Amino acid sequence: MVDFTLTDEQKSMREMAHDFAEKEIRPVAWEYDREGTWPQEILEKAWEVGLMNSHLPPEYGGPGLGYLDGALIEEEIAWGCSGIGTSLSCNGLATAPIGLAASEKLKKEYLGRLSEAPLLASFCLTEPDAGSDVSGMRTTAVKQGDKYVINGSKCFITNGGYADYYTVYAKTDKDAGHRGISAFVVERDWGVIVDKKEDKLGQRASNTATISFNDVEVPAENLLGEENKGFKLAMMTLDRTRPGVAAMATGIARAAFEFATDYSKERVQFGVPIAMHQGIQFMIADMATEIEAARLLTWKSAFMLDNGERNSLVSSHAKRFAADAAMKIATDAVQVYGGYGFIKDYPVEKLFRDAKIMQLYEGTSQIQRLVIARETLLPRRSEEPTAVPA
Ligand code: COS
Repeated sequence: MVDFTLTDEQKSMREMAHDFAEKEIRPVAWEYDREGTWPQEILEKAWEVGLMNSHLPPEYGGPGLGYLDGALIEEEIAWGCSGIGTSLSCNGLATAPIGLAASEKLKKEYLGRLSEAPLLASFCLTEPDAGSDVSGMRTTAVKQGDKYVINGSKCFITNGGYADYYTVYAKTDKDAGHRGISAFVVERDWGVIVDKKEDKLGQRASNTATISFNDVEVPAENLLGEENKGFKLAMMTLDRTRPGVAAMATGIARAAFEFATDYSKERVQFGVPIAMHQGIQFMIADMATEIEAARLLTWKSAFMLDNGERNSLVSSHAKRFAADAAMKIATDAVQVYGGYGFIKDYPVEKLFRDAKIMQLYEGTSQIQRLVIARETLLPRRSEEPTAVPA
C-alpha cells in the first residue's frame, strides 16, 4: 500500500522546522547573503532545538530520525535560506561514511562529539583536478607504522573553515584508480590548513573553503572501513545525502513559487493583476506541478533508505529533477517579477543565485543523468545499503 500521510510526529517536526525558518532564518537571510555572514548564532540555536544532526543514532546521543524526517526538515530550512540550510545539514554528509564504516570506537568519539556541542564536520572529496571524476584525486595517504601521512589539497569544502573534523578521501594506492582510495577521519587540530574562503555567486552565508594537508599524521585506527574501499563508501554516502539536497532544492523552489504567486496577485499591468494573464498562470501552474513532483521523488528516495533499500537510481532521479526544477522555477520567478526580479531589493534575485548550486554540488545534473543511464541500461546488483563496501 502507498501512503503519503505523515505521522503526527513528522507533522509537528515539519511545523517546528518551518517556524524556525520563518522566525530565525528568513528575517536575516538576505542580509547574510549580501554580507556573506557566517550564521554561527543560527547554527547554535538550531542545534539547541534539535534541527541539526537529526540523523545521529540515539546510542551516540542523537535523535535517530530517518531520512524522510531529515528531508522534511531540510525542505523547510532551505525555504528560509538554502545557504544557511547547507551549513546546518552538512554534518549529515560528513558523518555518513562514519556511520557506514567506522569502528565502534570512532563512532562513539566523532558522532558523539556532534551531539555534545554545536560542532561541525566537513566532507573532503573534491579536488581541483577531481570533481565529477572522483578517482582522479591526487591527495595521498601513506602508511607509516601505526599512522597515515596525508598530503594534498581539497576544494569546495562546505563548512571547511569551521569544521572540528573532516572525513577525508585520499589515495592509498596511486595506481589503482577508484580501487586505491581510502577514507579517514582527520581532526582539524592535527594540522589541517584552511587556505581560502570562496566568494560565491549564491548560498553566500555558507562557508566553502579550500583546505590542505601538509604531512598531516592520522592514527591508522582513523581509517574508515577497509583500505582502498573509500570510493564505494563515497558513492554510498552520496546515495544517502542526495535526497537531502533534493529536499533543499524543493525548499528553494517553493520559496520562489510563493514569492512569484504573491507578486502576480499584486502587480497590475494592462488594468488587471498579472495573475489574470494566461502567460503568467501557465508559469505558476508549471511551478506548482514541478514542486509536487520534486517532493514526491525526494520522499521516495528517502523512504527507500529508511526501508533498507538501495536507492542510487531514485536518489539521482530526485537530485537531478529537484535541482533542475529549482533552477527553472527560480528563473521563472524572476520572469514573473519582470525587471524588478533582476534587482537585489526583491527576493527572487537571491533565490535565482542560490538555486544554481543545486545543479552542481553533490554531483552535477549531468552526473545524476550518468548514474540514471547506467542504472537503467546496466543495473548494478542490489546490495544492502548499510553494508560496509566490499
Ligand atoms: N554504491 C556502491 N557502489 C557503487 C556505487 C554506489 N552508489 N556507484 C558505483 N559503485 C561502485 C561500482 O559498482 C564499481 O565497483 P567495482 O569497483 O566493484 O567495479 C565502482 O564503484 C566504480 O564505479 P563506476 O565505474 O561507476 O565509477 P566511475 O569512476 O565511472 O564514477 C560516477 C561514477 C561518475 C557516478 C562517480 O564518480 C560520481 O558520483 N561522481 C560525482 C562525484 C560527486 O558527486 N562529487 C560532488 C562532491 S561531494 S559534495
